[in-house]
Amino acid sequence: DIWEVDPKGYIAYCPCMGRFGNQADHFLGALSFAHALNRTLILPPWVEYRKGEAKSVQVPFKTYFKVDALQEYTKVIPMEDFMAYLADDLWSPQKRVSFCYTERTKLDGTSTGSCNAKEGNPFFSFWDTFHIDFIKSEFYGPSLNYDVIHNRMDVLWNEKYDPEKWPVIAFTGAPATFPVQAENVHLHKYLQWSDKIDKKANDFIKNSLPKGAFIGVHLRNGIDWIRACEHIKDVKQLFASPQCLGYRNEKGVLTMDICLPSQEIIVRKLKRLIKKVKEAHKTNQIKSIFVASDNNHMIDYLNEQLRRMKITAHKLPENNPHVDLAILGRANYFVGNCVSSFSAFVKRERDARGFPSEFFAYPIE
Ligand code: GFB
Repeated sequence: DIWEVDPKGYIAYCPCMGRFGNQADHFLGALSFAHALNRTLILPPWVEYRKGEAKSVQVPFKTYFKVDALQEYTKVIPMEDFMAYLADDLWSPQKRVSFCYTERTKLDGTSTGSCNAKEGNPFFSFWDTFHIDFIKSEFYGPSLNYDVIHNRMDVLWNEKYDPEKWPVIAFTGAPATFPVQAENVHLHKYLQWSDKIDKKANDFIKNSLPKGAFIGVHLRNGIDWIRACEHIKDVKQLFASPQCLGYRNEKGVLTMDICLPSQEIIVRKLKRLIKKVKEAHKTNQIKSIFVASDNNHMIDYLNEQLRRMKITAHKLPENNPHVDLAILGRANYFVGNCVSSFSAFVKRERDARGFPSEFFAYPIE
């Protein structure tokens, strides 16, 4: 690829918080931020955590998503390309400054008046993937923040950091909120699966599911999730819950059933949906359920419960979160977990395509 230099400058950041769903929420905010400042967004690799490994693994952005589709919205460049073709001239090692709102202490609590951008995992492994070290830190708070939607911060950023003097603004974390701001949800339409993920999802639907309509289901039920759901007694919202409850709880209150639905709630929801579709459509009846899960897919239980309706439950033979997501995005119907940002990814993709989505235990029945 041949990349021209953007005279308006670049934004880089480490997707250093959470796993895929969290990083995707942050990505949409970062995309909107770069767009508002009229800088090119350097597409960071996705940060992944492998069992038993002390350091994160960085997966190039385009392994999962098409870069061209993002260019329709705003200027972007994969981080691998930026570092290979542009960084030597534009962002030489003596120019590498890390940006953070305020000082970050070291892991042991010592204050060094720095962003400590490479302190801890995945901070160190992320920047080290590209052999990036920072010579100093720049604190942008409290006069600046990244809310370009409510505060017209873009104007202030461009006044303070002239792209000629500051060609790259490299953030210690994402210049974005979690969960994604309501105004940025629609940007999901520019996130399009790579051909490789597309093909895997389509092949599975064609070769491994019975012919006919299917419901995609996301069951978030691993031990980390069970622990996280304990917090609902102290908070009004958790993780992605604004996607069903509304950002100001205008559409409901958080319950344990929404966070961690029981087997009974799950089956009841699915049976109701199957019946609803049966009454509404004489053709294209639901023939199967596709289950994605981080832990327990409940395949045997679902098969037993749905046998009389002649509906079977299926899952991928291997653990592949991105193919799970792509299949859920294409299902005829979807039932997800309102609190999970993994489900939120699916909901946004389906909204962009005009496909319906529902959540377990919401609204309360
Ligand atoms: O995506 P994520 O941020 O969503 O993190 P939540 C959950 C991770 O668990 C995913 C795996 O990135 C996957 O690696 N996972 C979850 C799944 N559901 C599935 C699935 O259906 N199929 C497969 N193959 N993998 C939050 C975290 O998770 O959980 C928070 O992001 C926090 O930071 C909290 O740790 C407890 O929003 O569901």
